[in-house]
Amino acid sequence: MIAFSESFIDRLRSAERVAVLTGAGTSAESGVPTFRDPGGLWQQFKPEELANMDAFLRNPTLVQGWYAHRREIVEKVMPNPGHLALAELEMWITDRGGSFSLITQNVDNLHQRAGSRNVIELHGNLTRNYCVNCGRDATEEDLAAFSKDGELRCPKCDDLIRPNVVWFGEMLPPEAIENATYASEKSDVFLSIGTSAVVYPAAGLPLIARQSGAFVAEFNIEPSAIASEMSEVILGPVGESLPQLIQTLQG
Ligand code: BV8
Repeated sequence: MIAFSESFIDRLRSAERVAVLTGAGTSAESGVPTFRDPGGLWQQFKPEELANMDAFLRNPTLVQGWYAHRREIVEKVMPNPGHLALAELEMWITDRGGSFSLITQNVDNLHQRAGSRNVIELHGNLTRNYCVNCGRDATEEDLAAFSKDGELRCPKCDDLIRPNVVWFGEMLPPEAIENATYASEKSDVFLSIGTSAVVYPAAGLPLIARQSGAFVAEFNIEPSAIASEMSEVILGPVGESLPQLIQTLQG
């Protein structure tokens, strides 16, 4: 059983506003590869080769194929106990009249499938796709028509279809980053979960919370790039540590 510090549990029990930032480590135990861990998505390809507009225009079939592969994975897997614990934590906080914001860098839709309600998608959602020219939303039929050696093109104007995710060098959705920054600034407790904290501006959010006086706890299997700034670091797989947090809270 993980021993959370008394001050953490006290702060969480008395918190009126809780914000959470999640990264790919939250979905690892569902079977969704992370980016930077051994065997992660970036091991075979470099981010600059895939997750940016230049790479997409240079080789649309490669990038569209990579996202088609990731869609197949996320459609097959289930939310894990860590996702479910975060949905429970949201209910625990809001049932007491508190506010709860789940800010995610993940694009796999698993928080929504786990029942989390107030989800702020910083980097988009790969289950949504659109035409780069006319903006038409791609349908399941359009996506199903994608063949590995062809290009996924808009049936209306024949331009390329892209995933609705934020690539490197692209601005984050203004409303999402605004809401996420506000929630971080106002939070009494901030949880940074399953993220290497190397991608900005997302990785800056736990630091904003800390500077605003929040108690910031990191949940990871190893210290992240910002671990030294945390009030508490809880090491262990989130599929175990988050359900234990709920158990301790309700204890
Ligand atoms: C932008 C696409 C501004 C979607 C991704 C300073 C300020 C602002 C920007 C920058 C800056 N410095 C550099 C930049 C540019 C860049 C950036 O941050 N680069 C980094 C690499 C240095 N940022 C940007 O380009 C952003 N845009 O700032 O625009 C702008 C634009 C134009 C003009 C002016 C200004 C856009 C960033 C979004 C990039 N898109 N992905 C997709 O295909 O998924 S990034 C990618 O990394 C994912 O989105 C992912 O969410 C994100 C972070 O990775 P993590 O989620 O943390 O995953 P990772 O694998 O790294 O780590 C997993 C962690 O889990 C590990 O710590 C591991 O230990 C842990 N773990 C594993 N298993 C478990 C576990 N923990 C617990 N339990 C387990 N079981």
